[in-house]
Parts: sequence; structure tokens; C-alpha cells
Amino acid sequence: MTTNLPPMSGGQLVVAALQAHGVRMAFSVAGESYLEVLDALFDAPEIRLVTCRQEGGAAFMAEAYGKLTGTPGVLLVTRGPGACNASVGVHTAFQDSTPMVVLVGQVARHQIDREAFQEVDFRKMYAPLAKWVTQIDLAERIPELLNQAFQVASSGRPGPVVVALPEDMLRDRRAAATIGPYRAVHAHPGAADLAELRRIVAAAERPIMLVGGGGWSDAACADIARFAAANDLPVCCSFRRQDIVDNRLACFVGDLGTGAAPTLVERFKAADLVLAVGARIGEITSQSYTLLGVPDPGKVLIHVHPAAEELGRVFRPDLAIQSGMAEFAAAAAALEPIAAPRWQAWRAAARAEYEAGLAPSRFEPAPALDLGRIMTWLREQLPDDAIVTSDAGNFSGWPNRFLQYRRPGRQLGPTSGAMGYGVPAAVAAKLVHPERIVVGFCGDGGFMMTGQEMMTALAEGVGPVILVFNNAMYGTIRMHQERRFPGRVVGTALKNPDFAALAAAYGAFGASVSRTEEFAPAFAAAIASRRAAIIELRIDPDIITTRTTLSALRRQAEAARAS
Ligand SMILES: Cc1ncc(C[n+]2csc(CCOP(=O)(O)OP(=O)(O)O)c2C)c(N)n1
Ligand SMILES: [Mg+2]
Repeated sequence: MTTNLPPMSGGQLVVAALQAHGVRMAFSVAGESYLEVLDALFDAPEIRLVTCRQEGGAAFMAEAYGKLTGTPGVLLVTRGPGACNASVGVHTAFQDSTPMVVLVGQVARHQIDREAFQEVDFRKMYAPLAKWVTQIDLAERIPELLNQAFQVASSGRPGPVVVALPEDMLRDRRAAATIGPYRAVHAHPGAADLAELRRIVAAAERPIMLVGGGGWSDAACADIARFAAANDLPVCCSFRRQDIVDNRLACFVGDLGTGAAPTLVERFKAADLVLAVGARIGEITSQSYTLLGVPDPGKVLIHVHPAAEELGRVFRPDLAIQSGMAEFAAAAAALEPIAAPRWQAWRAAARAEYEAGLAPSRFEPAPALDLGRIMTWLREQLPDDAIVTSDAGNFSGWPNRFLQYRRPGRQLGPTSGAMGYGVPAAVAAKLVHPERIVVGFCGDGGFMMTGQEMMTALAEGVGPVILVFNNAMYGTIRMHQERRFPGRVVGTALKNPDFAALAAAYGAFGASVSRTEEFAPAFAAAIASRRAAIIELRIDPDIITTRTTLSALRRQAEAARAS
């Protein structure tokens, strides 16, 4: 019913739609292409508009918001340059199955296809990066298309939706009824599927469950842990999804990330049944498609995923169940447990291997800054609801291997492997949960990609603690160099600023530690400062993973060449 409604500008209709869909926070870098939306936000103080310093940082914040809350993160950016900067966060939301709605200013409708100032065809540009891309050419269709945008972003396999807003359309005044809130739609597992699942699991000798993907509520996590415990199933998780099942539970046996424990990899290969729930079983998790045969997995595979398109992709499952995570987990928890499962020793051995892996490896000579001991200290100190964010790089092996995750605490990391994620994600997490401790893990490389968003944290008055693992290099790539081209170091050495002084320049707490015993007091002081904080860890650059050194890799590669 549009009769008797007062006409509103397109900008006002956009903001009315955000209100109708319950949006409480949005991340932006301003642009003249969407002034009408900004102006309408002036009259909507209940939507917290976070002004960021670069669209890549803003997009990572919106992605982290979506990952953390399970509701679409909202991003506002301007035409070509803004959209190009934002693309890294949109790609991350796509690969990470994170709900996100991106509003992009666009050139005026009558200028389209002239290559007007900053013009980009967003349908083409974002085609492989977003779940859906649209452009709103008629202001009266704003309620309809934004409802669809929120609906698509959050339903099935969640993902980013990009909505282009021509600037003259935003100025048009139209009467249109707002509509909302959106209702995310998720499939439920059928009774026959569940009975079949139970029958297959009961017939297994060495089952393993793999949890991953997006869309896990705290309740779904609790339900899936109950199902695992009731059936004594060992549970591993996919890359950077370590917070789905409480790592302290006897069923948890480790993560299949970039630094997966060799014992877990072997055990997974030895399993006769894989019950994959939510995980796509992507390249990293499948250890470059070596854990299962392609397309015949070579063992029984039950695959549960929210998107029909992912089932039967790469691997052909014996049983495929399309379901949302909460819907599947609740149904699985309600299944009658399998009586006296015969894999108790198998599960206990997997758990023992995981626990043994929590003991840090020894390095000779012992480093002055012992990251194993520091991670152990953090594991014991961090409260249950702490949020850990991670950038991409080899340093992330330390928190991945040695911290223990659980709900309501969270692990927010880019399964896309996008550098620059750690700081913006920590800022967003602290904005959502100002009362919780948020620790961001970054390398010196990744920190310098989006570290300017520390200023956003200061401006918004929130205090994440950022740990910068400084090895003065793009260490991950240097590791690959030493393996393939030993001794030929090129393009991977870095010169860095004085990170503690940089923190001070931002008005943040800053400290630099080079000895193990300096870490705990620095961390306590960072928390006590109640400000955004940067702690630089001057790490031994030779220690390139939690298990090995650059010199060892170089020696091995040279020996392999000589033989
Ligand atoms: C945006 C982006 N650019 C480049 C890469 C390729 N890459 C992966 S890890 C890495 C180096 C990371 O360096 P740093 O943050 O210092 O962490 P380190 O590996 O040294 O621990 C690079 C360049 C990437 N993943 N993402
Ligand atoms: Mg580095």
C-alpha cells in the first residue's frame, strides 16, 4: 500500500529499509555518490555509523560483524575507487560464507556507459566475488530490493550481496512502504535422512566428524557437541573454524588448517567414515584435496551443508543432507545415541594426540621470546568469552595450535587467507562486545596493510589488543622460497616502523617485547590502559612455524637438490 505515504528521497528510503531490517551498525568510508544516504543517517542515530580509514578495513569490519553476529554486516562505500578497495572484504565474505550487504554509490543513471567519473559496472566487477549483485534504478523499488538483498545474504549458504545505488536515483522522491525485517531461510534435515545417517554411523569402525563453515549459533554449537559426546565421536574442525566445538571437550581432536597436526592428518586418512557438517571441505581443510579421494572419497562420506550446490561438489557423498547448522545440530542432538559405540579407543587416541600437540616443540637454541610459553600463558589467562581475531600468515599457527576456543568466545579469521583482516576484525569485535577482551593476532606484513584502522578504534573509543609478530618479513612466502628456491631470498624482506612509537602516535597503548617474561606484564598493562593497544613481539625470525625453522627447511631443500 503506497497511498497516503509521504514521499521520501531514495537516500531516506535506503535508511528506512536498514531500520526495518534491524541494522544497528554500519561501516563506511564516505563518498559524494551516496550523500543522500549519509544525510538520512543523520536522522537515524540508532544506527551506529563507523567511519573507517580505508574501504578494505571497513569491509573486513563488516565481514567480522557478520561472522560474529550471524546477521549481515553493512558496508557503505563510494563508486569505483571505494568499491575496488572494498573488494578484498567482499571476497572474504564470499569464501567465508559470511552474510554481508554492501551499498555502493553509482554514477547517475543518465551517465551510465559513458565511462563517467569513477564508473564501474558492478554487476561485472563483483560477479565472481559476491553471492548476488543488483542495481536499484527506481527509488520505489528500494524496499523490495533491499529486502531481497538481506534475504539472499543470510539464507542458505550466507554471503555478500552488492547493491549499486545511482546517485540521481537516491535524490528521487517516491512514496514507498518500507518492509522488513528479512527472514533468513534454512533447510531442515528430513527424518529419513537422519535415520540413514544414524544407520551409517552405527556401522562405522573409525568415524570422524568434521565441523566447519558459517551459520553456527551458540545453541547449534552446544547441540553438535552434545551429539558428538552422546555418540563418542571424535570431532575435528575446518580451517579457522576452531570455535564451533569447545576445544576442552574430550571429543575435540584438532583443526585441519594450514598447520594441521600430522597425527590428525593421518587419523583422518585412516577413518572409514567422515561426517562433515557445515564445512565445504575446501582446499586448505582437505590438505590440497589429499584427505579424501576425488570424486570418490574412498571412504564413506556424509556431507551436511546449507547449500545444495556444495553437495556433490568435488567429493561424491554417500549421504548428502541440505540443512542449516542450527536445524541439523538440533535434530542430531535429538537422535537416539548409538549404544556402546566401538570407536571409544579410536576417539581417545585422537584426543590424546591433540593434547600432546599442545606441548610446544623445542627449538635449539632456545629463543629469548618463547612463543610456545606465551601462547600457553594466554590459553590459561584468556576468559571464556574472549574474542581472538587473526590475520593471515605463518604467525597464525601459534594461536591456532596453542589456544583453545569455545563459545561464547570466538575465533574470527579469514578462511580466504586475506592479509589485513586481523586489526579491522578486532575493531569490529570490540564494537559489538565492548565488555569483552579482544585480542588480534597479526604479522608485521598484515598489520601494515590495515593497521590504520587502529585510529578507527581510538575514534570509536574501543580497545582491542593487537599483537604484532615481527619477523621483518613476509614469512609465509619466505618459507615457500626456502623450500623451492633455498637461499634465494627475494621480495620477502621487510623494513618496519617502530610499532610502539606508532601506537603512541595513534594515542594507543604501545609496548615492544623481546623476552618471554616481558609479555605478561605488557599484556596486563595493555588491558589496564582500556585503550586500543599494540604489543610488538620481536620474534626469532628463524622460527618460521610452530614446528620448524627456516634454516632447517633450507638444509632439507639443499640436501634434496644434492641427492
Ligand atoms: C592481501 C594478501 N596479499 C598477499 C598474500 C600472500 N601472502 C600470504 S602470507 C604472506 C606473508 C604474511 O606476512 P606477515 O603478515 O608478516 O606474517 P608471517 O608470515 O611473517 O608470519 C603473504 C604475502 C595474501 N595472503 N593476502
Ligand atoms: Mg612477518
